[in-house]
Parts: sequence; structure tokens; C-alpha cells
Amino acid sequence: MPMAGAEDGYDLWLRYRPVEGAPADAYRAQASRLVAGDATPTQAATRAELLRGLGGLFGAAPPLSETVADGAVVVGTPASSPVIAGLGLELDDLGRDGYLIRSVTVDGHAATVIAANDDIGALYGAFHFLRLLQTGQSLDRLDVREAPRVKLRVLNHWDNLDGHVERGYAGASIWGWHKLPDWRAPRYTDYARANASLGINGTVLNNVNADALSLTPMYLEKAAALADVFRPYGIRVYLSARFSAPIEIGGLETADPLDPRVRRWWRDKAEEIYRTIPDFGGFLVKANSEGQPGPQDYERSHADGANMLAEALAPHGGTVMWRAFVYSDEEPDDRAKQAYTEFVPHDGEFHDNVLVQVKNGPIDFQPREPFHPLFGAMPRTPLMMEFQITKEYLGFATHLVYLGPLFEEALAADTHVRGAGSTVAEVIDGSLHGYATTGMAGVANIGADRNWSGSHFDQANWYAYGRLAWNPGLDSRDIAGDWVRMTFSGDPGFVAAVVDMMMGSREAAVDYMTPLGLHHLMGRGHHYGPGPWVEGGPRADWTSVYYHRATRHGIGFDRTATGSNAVAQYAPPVAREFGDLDAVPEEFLLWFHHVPWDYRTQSGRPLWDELVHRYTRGVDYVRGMRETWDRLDGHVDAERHAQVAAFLAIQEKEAQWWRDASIAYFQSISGLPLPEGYATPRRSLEDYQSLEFPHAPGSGR
Ligand code: BDP
Repeated sequence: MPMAGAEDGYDLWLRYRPVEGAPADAYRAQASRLVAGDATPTQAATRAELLRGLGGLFGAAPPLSETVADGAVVVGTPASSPVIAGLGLELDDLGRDGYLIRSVTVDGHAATVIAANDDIGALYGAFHFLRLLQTGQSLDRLDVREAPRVKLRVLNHWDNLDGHVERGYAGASIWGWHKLPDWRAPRYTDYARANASLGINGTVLNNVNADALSLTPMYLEKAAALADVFRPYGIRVYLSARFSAPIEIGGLETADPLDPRVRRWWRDKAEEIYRTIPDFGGFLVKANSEGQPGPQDYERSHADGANMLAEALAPHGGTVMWRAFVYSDEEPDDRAKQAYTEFVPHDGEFHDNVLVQVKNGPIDFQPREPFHPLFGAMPRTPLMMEFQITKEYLGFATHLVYLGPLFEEALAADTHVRGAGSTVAEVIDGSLHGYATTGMAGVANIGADRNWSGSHFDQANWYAYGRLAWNPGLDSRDIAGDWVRMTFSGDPGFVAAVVDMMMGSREAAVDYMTPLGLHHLMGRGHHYGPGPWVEGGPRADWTSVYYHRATRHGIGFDRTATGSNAVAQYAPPVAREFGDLDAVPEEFLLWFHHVPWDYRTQSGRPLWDELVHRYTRGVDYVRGMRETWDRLDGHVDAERHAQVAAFLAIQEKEAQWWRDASIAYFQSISGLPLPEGYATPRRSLEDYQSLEFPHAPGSGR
């Protein structure tokens, strides 16, 4: 077994290590020369990536050529490449970002073309072509046609100007604000390459809990330098806008969206931004949520606020992404209902260049949530998806939790708003309601750590997000397969074992953290580790007891008609399913229902026993991942193997901690004995409750 040299993960899935064995010769013959221009920065980036990729995969890059011979790879657009223009390919329906990759004959020579309408499509096609080689696929009779189903494919960085990343577990921010605009770290280019390889075409540089200083001339110049680096890769820069910026940096005494001075201030600000960054993407806004300022401070609506900014950006082609993650300062009867209650009445009021950005579930990026009831409920307002790639609630960077299945589950959920089969993916890609603009956002897990994401396996979550943003219909198992081949090894036995391990990892986290629909039970503030006992403090809906509602008699949040009636926010067939104890999928049981401890679950076990069983099963799964990974020693360079192994050991310890602390706590309430054969918690409940982590990473400030 050949072993690669030491690797630190910096290269991500773009490692381009030499192809081993039989396919190498075939590949070399089928990519023996490269016909690619470099008349524009994007063309130059495309050509450089192909030379780098093929050079790495083959040991030496194929020569550049002006003419086609057998085995030529021709990349470009009808405008940039006479060869492509001469082939008369059907490119019309590919749009700006799409591409085709096809085996063709040019003047009697067998060649491969990567063709698009625009330079950026050709770059995406080049990355796809490289992926075919990296994943060991045949280059015979290629006929690939790809166009993204979603228009805005965006990363949201929750990065503060002082370098702290809110909910970041991969070190400090990668943006070197202090050294910008003069020092453009090479890493920015690698960031752009990695994103372009997935089709990501936008990045919001700063935290949604925004600092108005981001909009001052000094910081705009810094953002402009980043935009310059990203531009050849088709990535636009966006900024989170603080709603009260007109007061904080504009000298006004109000930020009322209907005040003419405020409106003028934003118009002028937009003009200034576009003078500095001509292709600026637009604003992301968190307003009237968790203490952030917003239009409601002036008794105006979310639509009033969003439309004011939309008007300022419209002349320049910019977009407003207005977040629906809101819950009122007064405690609602059920936080899960708040976004729907506040936004649905405004459907149809938002300007054309506004998208409302909705988290996948109604609470907050929990290990499992039902889909957000807003999806399907705003037919006249483009809704974009917000996923969290960084694992705030899923074990930070040390737990191996592949999020592909979580993303896929949310996208595949059936809203039933236009009959069965009206999936969330069809809301997002605009096909269900005919949205003109579409988008998906992922809260980035990227930091200054050498491996970008804090752990090697967390790179897979960035990767899976990007692939699904391009095509929300992809299968998360296929994505994992590609990622494993590109990141570690193409050995079939290795790939099968690692993909299996990844595919079950999210369910395992649900089991050891919050089984059967439990949610929001983590440590207060930092969200590290279990805290099902959390109570008191400023508001009930920031506590755990609010969400699990456990008593001596039973457990769960009644969201049916006898409780908060949150089920009524879903389309009738979904409301019936979730609201009916006999029909609700068991994974959402305690999300929607309060049931007695002896409630009989599908396994036949009483609820209490089933909870204990699932907590235990989660820990067992992690132990199994450790065994699998240890066995795979030799397929992966020692450096990366060792770190993954060490992190899996941390995960097992913490999974055990989650299980034991949760069981100890719920047992103190249920008063029930552990079912036979299940180990008692290792420490006392008081021990678990006494743990404090004042310096856990990523906390909000
Ligand atoms: C929560 C995070 C908090 C974010 C907030 C948001 O704990 O740090 O600011 O979401 O999305 O998940 O605005």
C-alpha cells in the first residue's frame, strides 16, 4: 500500500496527488495537451488550475497548445476559443454559470471540450473535469451538462473585525483586516479556488451581529482588496449591514427606515460602496433578533427595513438577504412559531431584490429539526436556505459529524403546499413558486487553522454544502464518496468504509445528544456539552427546561392543538402528520408531543428505556468509528490519520459525557430505574452540573 507523505490538510479536496495504477496511462493519453486561453483573469485562473491539477495528477503538466491533436483538452467559450466556436455546441440553456464537458472529434482528432457561455462556466467545468480524474472516472464518451439550480450560493462568515469568529472552531478569522488592503495573503486565492471548485459564488465577510465599522471607508477598501482576489473566481463580496449604522457612523439620530434622511444615507452609502467595489453583492441583515437593531425599533416592519436597503442597492444590481431568524424580545408562547408569525403577513411586500433567508429548522441549527414552516408559506417572496456548516450544536470541530445527510433531509422534506412532493429543495430552487431569484447560504466553518475547518472531516461539510448549493437534489452519500476519494484515497475498500462511517455519524450525534426530537439541551452560552438542566436567566426560551418540559410524569414540548399549536403553521397534511401521535415520525416525537415516560415507542420499549437505548447507541457508534478508523491505518498519511484518531477519541469521551449527564438528569426527574443491561452514568448529576467552561471557543460577544 503506497503511503502519501505527511499532509496537513491545507490542500483540501484539491490535493491533485499522482494517479496510481491503470487509469494513469489512459488519463495521460486523453489529456495529452491543453488548449486554453488566458486573455482574462478568469481564463488565466482556469488554465492555471488545469495545469496545476493535471501536473499533480500526472507528475508533469501536459503542454499548452494552440491546435487540437489526439487527446487534447479544449476549454473556453465560443468567444474565447475558435475551436469551441467551430463546434456549434448547444450552450443556450446553460446560462452564465453552466458548462458542458464532451468527448468530440475535431478535424479527425479525439478531444475533450469543456465549453460554456461565460468564462466562469468554463472555470466550473474545469474543476468538474479535474474531479472526474480525482475520483477515478472514465474519460471515454463524456457527455456532461451542468447548470446550477440555485443562483446565489453563498458563505456567511460570522467573523468579527477583531479576528474572533462567532461559533468558529477553526481558529481566528482568515481575514487579516489589519494588514489589508496592502497584504493579500496567498491563502485568499486558495480560499477562492476551493469555493469556485464547488460553484460557491458569494461570500459575506463579516458577522451577522454586525459592526457598523465594516461600512466605513477604511474597511470598504479592505473588502475591495478581497473582492479583487475573488473576482476571477466568480465570487462576489457581500457585507452584513448593521441596521443602526446611520446613527453609529452616519451621525443621524435615527435609523427609521421611513425617514428620508436615513433613506438618503443608505443610498449614498450604496453609491460609495459600488465606487469601491463595482461588483459588490449586497447586504445580509440580522434585524430585531437577539438584541440587534431593526425596523421594529421604529414600529416599522421587516419589509419596510428590507425595502429601504433594497432601494439603495437596486440601481447597482445588489441584493438584500434579510434573515428570518427572529424572535421577539418579549417571550413568545413558542419560539418555534415566531418567524412564521412575523413574516407570513408580509408575503408579497418585499422588493424584487430581497431574499428572505430562513434557517433550515424553526429553532436553531439543532442536530435534528423538522423543516422550517416558512418554506412553502411565502409563495411571493423568494426564500433562501440558511444552513450552518460550523458545528455549533454538533460537537464543534472535534466530533466527526458529516452534515450531508442533515442538509439532504432538510432539502428533501415535503412541504405539501402544492400537493405531495413539494419539497423544500423546490422552494429553494424557485421551481415551486416561480421565484426569480434563488439562494442558499452556509454559515462557514473556515478559520485560520492550517486545515481550514478545525478538523479534516469538517472539510467534508464545507464541500457537501457547496455541492448541494449547486444542486440541492444531489445524494449526500455520493458527495461523501467524491470527497473521500479526493481528500484521502480512492481505494474502494477504504472509500466504502469511510463513507459508511460518515453517513451514520449525524444520526449518532442525534442519539448521544438529543434523541427522539429533543432539542436545545446544550451548555448555556458557549453551547459546549450537555446542559439539560439549564434554567432561569434572562428568558425562558434560552433554557433547556423550556424545550424538554420534563416532569415526573412525562417529557416533550406539546406543539399540537392542545399545546402551542405550532403544527398549524404547516400545510394541512403535514400538520396532521406531525400533530398525530400515531403518525408523527418518531425522530420528531418529543419535538411535537409531550408523552408519559411509559409511552410505548415503535421498538416496543417504553419511552424512558428507548431514550436510554438511543443515548447508548450513539456512544457505541462513535466507538465503532474509532475501530474502523484504526483499521484503516496505512491508507492515509500518518499525520492526518493520527489527528482524526485523536479527535475520535475526544468524540467518544464527549459522547459518553452527553449520554451519562443526560441520563443522570432525566433520571432525577423520571425517578425510573435504568433498563437492564445499560450502564449507570459514570459520575453524579451534581458533578456534571458543576462543570464550567468559561473559555470554550466560539462564544458570542
Ligand atoms: C445562534 C448563535 C448565535 C448567532 C445566532 C444567529 O448561537 O451566535 O448569532 O444563531 O444566527 O445559533 O443570528
